[in-house]
Amino acid sequence: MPPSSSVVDSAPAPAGPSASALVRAIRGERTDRLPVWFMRQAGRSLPEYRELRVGTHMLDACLTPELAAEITLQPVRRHGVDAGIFFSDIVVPLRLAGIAVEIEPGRGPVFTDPVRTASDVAKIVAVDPEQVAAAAQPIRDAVRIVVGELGDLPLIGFAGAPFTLAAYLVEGGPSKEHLRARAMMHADPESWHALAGWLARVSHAFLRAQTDAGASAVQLFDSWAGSLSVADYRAFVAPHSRAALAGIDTPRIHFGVGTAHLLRDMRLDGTADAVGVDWRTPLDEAAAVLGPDITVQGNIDPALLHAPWHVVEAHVRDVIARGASARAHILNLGHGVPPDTDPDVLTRIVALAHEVSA
Ligand code: 1CP
Repeated sequence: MPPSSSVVDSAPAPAGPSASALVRAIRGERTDRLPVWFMRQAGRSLPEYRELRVGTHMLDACLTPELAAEITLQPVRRHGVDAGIFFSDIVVPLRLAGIAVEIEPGRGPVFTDPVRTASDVAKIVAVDPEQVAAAAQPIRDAVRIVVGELGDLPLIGFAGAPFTLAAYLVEGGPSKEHLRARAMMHADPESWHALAGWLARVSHAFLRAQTDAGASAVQLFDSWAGSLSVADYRAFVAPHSRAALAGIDTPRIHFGVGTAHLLRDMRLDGTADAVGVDWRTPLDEAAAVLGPDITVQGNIDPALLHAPWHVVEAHVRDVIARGASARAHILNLGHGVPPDTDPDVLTRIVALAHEVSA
């Protein structure tokens, strides 16, 4: 042993998910491997998923630990991505809070009792968000199984942002413009803030269950935030999204669709470490707006997954080149994998990203 060389110098590089390319990139390090994963990488694009899901309702699958764990691992094995994203849904914590919700195949989350009036809001916010933590044992069990299997690869936990959850809850199901939720902000701001504050605590408890059980990073999905004006985003939404993420002690990604006008605000004053960008804004432009203190994630156009490979390849190379102007980049799609995607295209994108960055 060399006489006085420090033990730290000669110690092997730290392993485990916290030293993974994904976690380091979210924290702002440029790694020699460009990390890549796909939103909605688990699910209907995979034949092995469709086979496993036969006869099981979506939310029952989410709450059966062995099944949720296996579905989470399927795309990791198949594609060689740099992270798993926990198989669940943004409405799972609402189900855990005792709210009647189902996921209708081909449609999405549907609530038996939409939350539209001041008294509807008063009723729902009377439910203690701690109830979610108490009921989240199947989530913690599933995460533990996944983390055990992933070894050095990180698992990303996730939750829905308060606005995107409210867009479903107030409407009662999927909608295009989320008019009822946006109307509530102005018509009854007190009820809106009570509801959004409660949703923030519910999503926070869901994130906490996942990180307590070993998830190495989290992503907050505000998929429908793009429908908001900047003024409404600042006044009615950002403080609640910040509250959902505050105090989560893993690196944090914040994602929305159609949010070019909101990117700076989506940093949530430093609460987010990375911002997900959809396919409409080139990453070099996004990075210029976001500034040097944040990592960008994205932004392959999901529509191009159906194009011939040479078109996909040129697009992915362009995305990677533009991402180089940010402090760090995580390669992903600009939104989720469309259900009819040929999974082999995703596998080829992963190989290309790793080859380009090697
Ligand atoms: O039967 C089925 O297979 C149902 C389809 C499905 C799946 C596979 C739904 C219904 N949810 C999910 C899983 C899911 N949902 C994941 C899994 C992990 C992964 O990414 O691999 C995640 C992260 C979500 C999160 C989610 N659910 C979001 C945010 C992400 C996004 O795509 O913007 C949203 C908006 C939902 C609501 C939802 N759940 C399901 C559907 C079809 C929808 C969208 C409905 C709509 O268009 O409004």
